[in-house]
Amino acid sequence: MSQALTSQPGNNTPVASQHLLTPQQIHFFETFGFLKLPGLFARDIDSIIEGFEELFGDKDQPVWETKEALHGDERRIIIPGFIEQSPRLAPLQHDPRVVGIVQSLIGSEYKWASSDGNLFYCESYWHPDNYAAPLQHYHVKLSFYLDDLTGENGAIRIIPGSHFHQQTYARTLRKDFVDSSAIQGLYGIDGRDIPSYTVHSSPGDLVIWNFRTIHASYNGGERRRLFSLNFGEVTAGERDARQEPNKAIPLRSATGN
Ligand SMILES: O=C(O)CCC(=O)C(=O)O
Repeated sequence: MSQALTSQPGNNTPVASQHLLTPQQIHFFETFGFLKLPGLFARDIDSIIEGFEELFGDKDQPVWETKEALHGDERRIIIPGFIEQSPRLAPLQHDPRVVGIVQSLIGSEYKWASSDGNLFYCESYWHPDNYAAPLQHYHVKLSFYLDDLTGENGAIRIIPGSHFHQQTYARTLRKDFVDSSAIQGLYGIDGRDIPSYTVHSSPGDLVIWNFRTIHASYNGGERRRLFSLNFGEVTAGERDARQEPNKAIPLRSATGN
């Protein structure tokens, strides 16, 4: 994604507890920087895919077509403000499953930071999502990949723990990945062999990640479909201020926000 984020207050009405993440899911996310919820939107996936194809199939729909170094100078098509433009997809912003996740991870006070739709005819090299928001502004992304994806055809890869953005490890990776063609010279391996976790996904799964988490995708060149919903903390830096340096992340429940 490469759009400027707009933001507006989120839905602060508490959701039913069944929609909140479990302490274990929160702990997984906060420790590793991502989480997959298999099948969370399986029952809605036909309508979700129709909504996606309606927007990308609309000849009057403005799109951005890019060929950036981050994607090997290959084609990527983006529609910013994506779900906002689709009567079929817009209700996702306030869907209790979405609100439950966001309230679990960010707390009852959060901001909607827009959405983006993407068609990838390319790979994506290693990067955090710091183009649209500075890293100290905590954001989470809820991603709907609409194809069956494995490491062989473009599933998203994550470097667990790289979301601890102020630490030496994350700083080193961000510096070393600025130019993907330097990776071989620095590590003696291709970017695709950097140690990581590949998040296999099927349509209907939800993949959630921290904007700070370093991610990439390899081997995916043919019309991979993705749209994401983005949410952030209201005041940039609040979350970092709460994190005690050199202390382990505690197991916590969603209601403890
Ligand atoms: O799936 C991909 O190739 C990359 C997606 C990505 O980098 C993003 O949406 O921030």
